[in-house]
Amino acid sequence: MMDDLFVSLRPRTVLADGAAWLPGFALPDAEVLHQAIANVSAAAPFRHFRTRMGPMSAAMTSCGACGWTADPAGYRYSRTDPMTDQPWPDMPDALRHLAARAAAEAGYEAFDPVSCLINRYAPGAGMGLHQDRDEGYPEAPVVSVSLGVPARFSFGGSGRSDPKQIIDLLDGDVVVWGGASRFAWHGVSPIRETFHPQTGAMRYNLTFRAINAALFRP
Ligand code: MD3
Ligand code: FE
Repeated sequence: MMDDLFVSLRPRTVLADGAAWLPGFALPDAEVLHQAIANVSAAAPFRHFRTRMGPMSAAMTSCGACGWTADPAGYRYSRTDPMTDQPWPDMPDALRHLAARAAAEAGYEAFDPVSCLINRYAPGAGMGLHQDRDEGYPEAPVVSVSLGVPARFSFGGSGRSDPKQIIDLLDGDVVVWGGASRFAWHGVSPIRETFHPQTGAMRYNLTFRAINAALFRP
């Protein structure tokens, strides 16, 4: 009831050309999402990838036909989890459908994600300004689902120093990033220490992606 009230106070917004913010869109699926995160991370544990910049403060795992990995040599999508050498856990159908429904609401029909990257942020964790351009599928959007404690999110344009908008992503918020916004620079400020009944102090973000199969490597 309270959730419905707040959702109605945060209307759907076109943030930029191709980018749609759907506040609370994932709330009806929250239980399914939390169960999926528990199941995926039991098989493919959250880990902090080490990049040239040092260890990432967000812990990550993936599900689907490929998952995102990073090491000091660079970033890529792999068919297997380098931690276990096993294929990534399957993407649950309920999550695939949630992402496709959100994409359709934003005008992207027939979105068929092959990978879901799951980020977990503890208090103080964040993500520096970056672009997502390892997918080789520029015509497909990225669908982002936020769960748990809020995050202050900044995004700009396709140039690193383009002016930024700042929005607070709350539990259940979905953002669809496609078209002219697909290569927007974006980042997450360090998470404040607050509490959410389902996640404690944590924030989770799931990003659903279509990826060119020619780019995944074993
Ligand atoms: C804009 N995740 O995993 S979601 C990421 O909150 C990532 O964990 C953030 O950036 C997070 O790469 C932000 C919002 C998001 C995701 C992908 C995008 C915004 C995007 C791709 C293109 C443009
Ligand atoms: Fe990103």
